[in-house]
Amino acid sequence: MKAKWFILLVIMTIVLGLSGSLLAGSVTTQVTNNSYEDSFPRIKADHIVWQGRNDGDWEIFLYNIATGVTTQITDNDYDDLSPQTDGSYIVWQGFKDHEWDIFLWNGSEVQAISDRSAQDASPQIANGRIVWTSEPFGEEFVGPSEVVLYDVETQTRPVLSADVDPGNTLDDGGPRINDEVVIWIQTDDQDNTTLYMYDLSNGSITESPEYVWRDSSQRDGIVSVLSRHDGHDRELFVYSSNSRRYYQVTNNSLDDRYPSISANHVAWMAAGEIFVAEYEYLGLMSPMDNARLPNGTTPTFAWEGIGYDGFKIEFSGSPSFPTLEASVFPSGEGTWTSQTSFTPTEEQWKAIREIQEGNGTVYWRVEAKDAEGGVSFSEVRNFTIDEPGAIIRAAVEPDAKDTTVGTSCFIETVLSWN
Ligand SMILES: [Ca+2]
Ligand SMILES: [Ca+2]
Ligand SMILES: [Ca+2]
Ligand SMILES: [Ca+2]
Repeated sequence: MKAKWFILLVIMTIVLGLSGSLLAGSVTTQVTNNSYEDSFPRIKADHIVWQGRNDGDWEIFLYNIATGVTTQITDNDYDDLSPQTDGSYIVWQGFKDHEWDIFLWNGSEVQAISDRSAQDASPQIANGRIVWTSEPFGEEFVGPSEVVLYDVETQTRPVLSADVDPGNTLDDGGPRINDEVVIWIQTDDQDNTTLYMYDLSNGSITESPEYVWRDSSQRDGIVSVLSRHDGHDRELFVYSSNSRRYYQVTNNSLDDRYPSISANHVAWMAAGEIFVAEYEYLGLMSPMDNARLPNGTTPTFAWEGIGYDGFKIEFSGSPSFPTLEASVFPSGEGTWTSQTSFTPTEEQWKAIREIQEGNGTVYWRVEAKDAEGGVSFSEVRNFTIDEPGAIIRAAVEPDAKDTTVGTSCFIETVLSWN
């Protein structure tokens, strides 16, 4: 079976104008400040890695966000390029002895992890496992290329593509890895391509008709980071795929490029230096603003918060949330939940309905607390609860004895069939 396959990288196509609001809680740190070029940062957890052209050739650097310490990982006279990190290890390609090899920094020392007569390049790492493209050469041949996997823990180094190309007559390359799989592309001499997927849990290889690769250094879970021209220079935006909102991270006269994101940190390059911003993000998910909620079922309120460790949800009859009139869950000063959703109990939902009965509309927002104790509020949304009792009142005249018409007790009884 020969067919053209494409790896579908998830690329954000910006059709909208980028009118994201500036992130209120964003703090930027300049990581480097020197006379040479620093570029292509990658960030994962507390590690930012990049390449800097110090003393005439490229070297690998590490900045630890937690400690604020910068470490020069390599110091030699050949090029070290394309560093990647999984938050624990660093891998890159180095042109040692005029041959590209893959190098690993294991937290204390550097070691070469490719050992063949081959050009080894373009390493990718996830969770202590590294893949790269290896192009074997001898006195009379070069290539075709193969895909190699290295496991830091077991120190094994299988050639993954050997199973589907035992004589190595086809080009296998462009591997990517996440916690579950490795994928790569095999190309024959007619330029037909096949996409292979290696399952890291059981070692099986399957030909994959299509695979949407969502992992990239510009994306972490629901958030991704983009560099876009604002008419003067490039600025960075964080996009939430949940709320479909853009938040602007930079607003300066520098060309901000090559961003990478991990949790609530964005690292990037501008003017030959490396920067990192810590940002906070708080957005409401559901229900939508102006929602009409059915009375008979309790809804779930959901939000997203990055850079926060505690939340409260607040309901009020007024968008200004006067303290005495607001219902707050969890209640009690200093009580927060780490959950990012809230489904009221029957009793709590009754209290929220009573807000509507007094005001016609219920406003809600989320209060969030970060690790330093700083507090932020989300936008305010509102909803109304459908009151079938009103319809029933119109259709059925209550008899004179039933003076509880219109109370929540009556409505619940009527709605038991709903
Ligand atoms: Ca520099
Ligand atoms: Ca070097
Ligand atoms: Ca091959
Ligand atoms: Ca800029």
